[in-house]
Amino acid sequence: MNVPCCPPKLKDSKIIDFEPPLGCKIRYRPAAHLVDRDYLYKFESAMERMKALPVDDPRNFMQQANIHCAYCNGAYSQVGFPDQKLEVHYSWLFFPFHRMYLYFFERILGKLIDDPDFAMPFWNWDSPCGMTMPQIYLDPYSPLDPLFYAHHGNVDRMWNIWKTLPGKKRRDFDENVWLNSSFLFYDENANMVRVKVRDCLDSKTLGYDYQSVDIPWLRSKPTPRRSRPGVGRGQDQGQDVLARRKSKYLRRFPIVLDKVPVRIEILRPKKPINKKKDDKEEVLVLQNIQLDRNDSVQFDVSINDDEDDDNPCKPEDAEFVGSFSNLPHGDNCHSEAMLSTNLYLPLSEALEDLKINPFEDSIVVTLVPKEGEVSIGNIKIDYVC
Ligand SMILES: [Cu+2]
Repeated sequence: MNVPCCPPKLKDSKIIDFEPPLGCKIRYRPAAHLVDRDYLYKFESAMERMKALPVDDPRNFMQQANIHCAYCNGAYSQVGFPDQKLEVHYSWLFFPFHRMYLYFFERILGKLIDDPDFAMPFWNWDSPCGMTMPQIYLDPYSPLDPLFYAHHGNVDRMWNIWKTLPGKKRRDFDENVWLNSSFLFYDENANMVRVKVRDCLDSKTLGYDYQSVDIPWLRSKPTPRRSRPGVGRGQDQGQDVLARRKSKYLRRFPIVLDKVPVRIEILRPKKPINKKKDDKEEVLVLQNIQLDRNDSVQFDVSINDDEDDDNPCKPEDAEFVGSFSNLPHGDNCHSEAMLSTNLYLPLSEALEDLKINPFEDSIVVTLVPKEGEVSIGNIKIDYVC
């Protein structure tokens, strides 16, 4: 098979079905910038031991990296879809796969220092106090180069927090095809374990949670930018002005976004009827986004902004609805250079904050390039459950 890495070889053919740990106390993963010396000593010893394991031990650090690599380069095919190579990134398998990948990595570290309660640090990048590189990864003598794991710890924490946000829309998928998807990992005893997505939806069932830290962004509420006279959505702005303004923004796809902001008018489909208001989320869908996966790419998206290109919308503005970014990975994960993907951005809250009439038939979308070049195949608005 033409793949740049292989998962560790299975010593015997036995695969154990995963069982969540029973009755264990919850381990709390600490924020990396808050850990003390004792913790750091434990973490460093565990990492050193993991790296010192025999190279053919599936728990060895490099073998663990291979496990991740094998899930994004076509080493596995998908049940029922033999032609479609399995790639856990850019897909709905992203959160469950990385959760369980970290789970076993952490269990192995704990086993190596004989501490079943050991919990990995997470990089608290969503809070100002954690936004710089945590000190424990800056020590040049530290064996803790895998900031990757701390980063993914916080991504996993975001999944937990997301489910607690108000509103009914933050639910996991309930499709069986997702719930029954499974991955293979090695556990702390080097046994191969099959884990299903349905086993990992609740981190507490897996015996861990995250240290409780302040989450400033939960309290922040975006506010609409003040419209400039004559251009923005002023109170006194008539429908004629709005219509004239929008008509400037008819464009053809694909849109190539590189240096200057692009505005485009997008029609809103008729709101589905016979559904309660809260059941459907209005979503902006950017389809067939194409870029070179080895490029640094970022662009921001806002709606009905005030057309001030020298001072584009920021996340604290209600008009700002999201960002797209791609970090060049420099890994050997993918053979093809082009990445093609979609971006879904929920709009309902922004529409409400901006007091946009639910029957307004279109909105103006602004794409603000920040870095790199990207092509966008289509933009539409959808309603999703
Ligand atoms: Cu990954």
